[in-house]
Amino acid sequence: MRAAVLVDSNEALQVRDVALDNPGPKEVSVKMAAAGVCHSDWHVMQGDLPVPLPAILGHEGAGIVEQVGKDVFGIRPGDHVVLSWIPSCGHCFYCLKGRPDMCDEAFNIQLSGSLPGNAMRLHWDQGPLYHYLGTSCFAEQTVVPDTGVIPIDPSIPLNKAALVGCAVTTGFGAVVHTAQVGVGDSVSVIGCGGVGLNVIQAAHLAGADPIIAIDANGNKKDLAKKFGATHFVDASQTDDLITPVLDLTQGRGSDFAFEVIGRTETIEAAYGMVRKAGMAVIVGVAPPHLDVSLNAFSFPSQSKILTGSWYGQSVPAVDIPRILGLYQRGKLNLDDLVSQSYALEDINEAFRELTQGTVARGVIEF
Ligand code: CND
Ligand code: ZN
Repeated sequence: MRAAVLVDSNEALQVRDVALDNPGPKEVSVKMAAAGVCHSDWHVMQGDLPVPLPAILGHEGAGIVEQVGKDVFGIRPGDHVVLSWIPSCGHCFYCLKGRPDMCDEAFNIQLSGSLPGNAMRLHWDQGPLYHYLGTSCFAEQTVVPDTGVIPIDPSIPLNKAALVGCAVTTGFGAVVHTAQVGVGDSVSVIGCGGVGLNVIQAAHLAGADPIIAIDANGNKKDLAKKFGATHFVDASQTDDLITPVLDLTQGRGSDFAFEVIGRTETIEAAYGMVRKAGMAVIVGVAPPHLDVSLNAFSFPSQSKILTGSWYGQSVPAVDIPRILGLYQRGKLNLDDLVSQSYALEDINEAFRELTQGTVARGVIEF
C-alpha cells in the first residue's frame, strides 16, 4: 500500500510502498477514505514535537473497517469509522477518573510510536517504521487499536467525518467540556485555522457573544465570520492583541480566551486578554522546550484560570457521534471546513498550503 512517510524532521514527506500486518487480537484494520491535514503533523515535520521516526503521520481520519482481530467486539468489517488519536485504555488512573484524554497508555503509545503492547504493524525495506498517535492515517490502510475506532452513521460523507477525528472534536470540546462557555459569555479566539474555526463555531453554538476572532492572516476574516465570529482582529496589523479585546468587553477582558496556535507570545496574550476570574484555555501545541512568562502577582489578585485542553477533553466514543449528529441536523458546519482536497501524492502541497493559511482544512482523499 502507499503511505506518506516522514523519514526525518525538516524533510518532505515521502509517498512510498510500505507493508502492513493483519490486525492483532484487539486491533482493527481500516481502509482510509480521507485524512485531514492538521498543524500537529506539521509540528512533527518541523522537529518541534519529538516522536519516533521514520513514521507514517496523519491522525485525523475516517474510513471503512476491513478486518477485525479475534478479540474485537462491536466493530465489524464494513463499518464506517472515525479514528481517535487517544485510544484510551479504560483502566488507568485517568480513564477510571473519567479523564480518558489523559490516558497513560495513550501517552505511552504516542511516545513509543507503537500500538498497545508495543505492537508494530508497519514495515518497509529501510528498518523500523513507526506508528504515529496510534493512527498513521496518511496511508491507504492502517491498523489501529479497537479503542481508537468510533463507528459512525454510514450516510455521513467520510471526508467531512475525518475532520471530527481531530480539529472539530478538539475545538468543540475545548468550548463545551473544558471552558463550559455559556449563553452571552464573551470569547476571544487566537488562531483561526482548522481547530480555531471549530472553537469559534462551538462558542457560537453555545450562545457566546461577542466572539472575537484573532489571526495574523487577514484572509481568515471571512471564514471566522462564517463560523460565528462577531469581530475580527488582524494580528498582522498590531502587536497588541489585548487592547482590541478590552475595547470590545467594556474594558474588562473576555470571559474566555482560547489560544489555538501554539506560540508563547499568543499564550501570554490569551492570559492577558481574559477578565479577572475568567479562563484562558491553551489548545495550541508549543514545542516542549518553551516556557511562558506570566506575572506572579496576577495569580491571586486576578484569580484567572489558566488551563489546557487536549483533544477537547472529549470522550471520543460519546463526542464524535454527538458532533456528527449536530452536523446532520444542520447545527455544525463541516461542509465549509473542507476547503481543499488533495491526492496522497500531493501531500507536501497540502502542508505548504496549511502553513500559508490559505485553507480552512485540507483533506487527503484516497
Ligand atoms: P492551522 O495552521 O490550520 O491554523 C493556525 C492559524 O494560526 C492560522 O490561521 C494562522 O494564520 C494563525 N497564526 C499563526 N501565527 C499567528 C500569530 N502569531 N498570530 C495570530 N495568528 C497566527 O493550525 P490548526 O488549526 O491545525 O492547529 C492549531 C494549533 O492547534 C496547532 O498548534 C496544533 O498543533 C494544535 C492542536 C492541538 C490539539 C489539542 O488536542 N490540543 C489538537 N490538534 C491540534
Ligand atoms: Zn490534530
